[in-house]
Amino acid sequence: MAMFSSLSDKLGRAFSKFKNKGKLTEADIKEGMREIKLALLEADVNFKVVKDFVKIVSERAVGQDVLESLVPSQQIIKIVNEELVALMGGQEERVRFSSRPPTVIMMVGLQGAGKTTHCGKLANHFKTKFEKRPLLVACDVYRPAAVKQLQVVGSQVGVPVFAMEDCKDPVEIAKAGIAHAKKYGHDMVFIDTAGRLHIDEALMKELQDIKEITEPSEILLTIDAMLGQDAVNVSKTFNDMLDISGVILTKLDGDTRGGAALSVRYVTGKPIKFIGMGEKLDALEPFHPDRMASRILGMGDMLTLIEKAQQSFDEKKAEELEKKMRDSTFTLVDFLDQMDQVRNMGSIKDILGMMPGVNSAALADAQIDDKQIDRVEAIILSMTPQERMKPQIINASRKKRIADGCGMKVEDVNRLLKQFEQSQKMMKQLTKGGKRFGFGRRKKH
Ligand SMILES: Nc1nc2c(ncn2[C@@H]2O[C@H](COP(=O)(O)OP(=O)(O)OP(=O)(O)O)[C@@H](O)[C@H]2O)c(=O)[nH]1
Ligand SMILES: [Mg+2]
Repeated sequence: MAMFSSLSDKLGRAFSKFKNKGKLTEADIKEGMREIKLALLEADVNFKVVKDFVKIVSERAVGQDVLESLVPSQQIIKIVNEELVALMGGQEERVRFSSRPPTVIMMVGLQGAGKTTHCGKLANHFKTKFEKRPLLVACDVYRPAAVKQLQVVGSQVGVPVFAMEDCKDPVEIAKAGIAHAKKYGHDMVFIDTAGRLHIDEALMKELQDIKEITEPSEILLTIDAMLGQDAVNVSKTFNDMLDISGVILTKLDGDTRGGAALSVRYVTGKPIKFIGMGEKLDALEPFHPDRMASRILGMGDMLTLIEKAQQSFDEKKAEELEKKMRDSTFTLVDFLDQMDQVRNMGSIKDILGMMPGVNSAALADAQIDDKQIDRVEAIILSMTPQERMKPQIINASRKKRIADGCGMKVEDVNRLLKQFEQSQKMMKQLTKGGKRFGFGRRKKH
């Protein structure tokens, strides 16, 4: 099941309200925004977040210059997408490394949130991708078998665990763990702390003491995404008491509604840094607000689509095209060729249909469709070879002839020429400064 599928469907339905409208009136926007608001509230997004979000999107939608290339529903999707990205912090936030190793990362959170598991996932992540030498430190002295669990996790990812089985003082263990790391050349230390069913004073005091003695570079709060509205209260309290540096949102592989992902940043001002996508120790992803937004919008992961499109481009053609671009001889004939390649990608809708969370409303709205390609093709085919090679000679009377020849309007011809000019410009930019035009040139491994 796709992540946040219920929210995606409801947003999709809200967007479809904007369809087939020439220009958006304030009343249209109000009605559509009411649906977006309900969709977010039902997904357990904090009501203050929803209120602010809807206000910003409405203001932008009303004040928006009508972009010729987008129909109203696409304009709203664009704004909602941008604001979702902003709501989740805009950019990917990475872990800070200490200038004086070891970098200490303290894991905190309620019972069962995923601290111990994510100690293992993070250690594995930094060991394999950043060539770090992590150490796990077992500071949960309360739950029976907590130390054993961390040792199992550590052995699964090949990372050593520091434990003091006879010591009942987590602060002592943390201190000794860091000394051990320094002595044995570990440049990262993950401190696994105890959880509680509810936030209580004793837990917070203990965590504050550990923080004081270890001076962590990061205090990462693990939050179970299933918590819904409660995630907001939990993260607020932990942040108030400990001044956390980031959040790991866990169990996003389950049937969660999305509220936590959209509320945490707003409520705490602290970024989500990672997401947990399963029980296995490689089920960890750095958090990308833009990718998450496109998942939430149910348009699948656009990056995947682009990648697929790139792969299906014929490599040889792309190289010829690249040469033409460099020599500035890209013509409408090449443009026509390119259209053909896009078609060769297979039915674009089939590709979209395979992607998670794509709903039929959004699909019907998809901008590239085979019919549109047919129209572009018809116009170019209605030109003389000379016109195709040198579009600048196409004057008003030629435009009329071309339009009549393919049963379309002069506006359609104009739109195509404009589109062509834009892609020419874009390609020039792509090839400028020695940068090579990259479509289809991805190396096969
Ligand atoms: N599906 C799924 N399960 C997860 C994820 N992260 C952790 N779990 C599971 O959640 C349960 C609790 O994880 P722990 O890592 O033990 O949680 P904890 O915060 O250390 O719990 P305490 O030490 O009791 O406070 C385990 O069964 C994990 O396998 C995740 O991203 N997805
Ligand atoms: Mg634990």
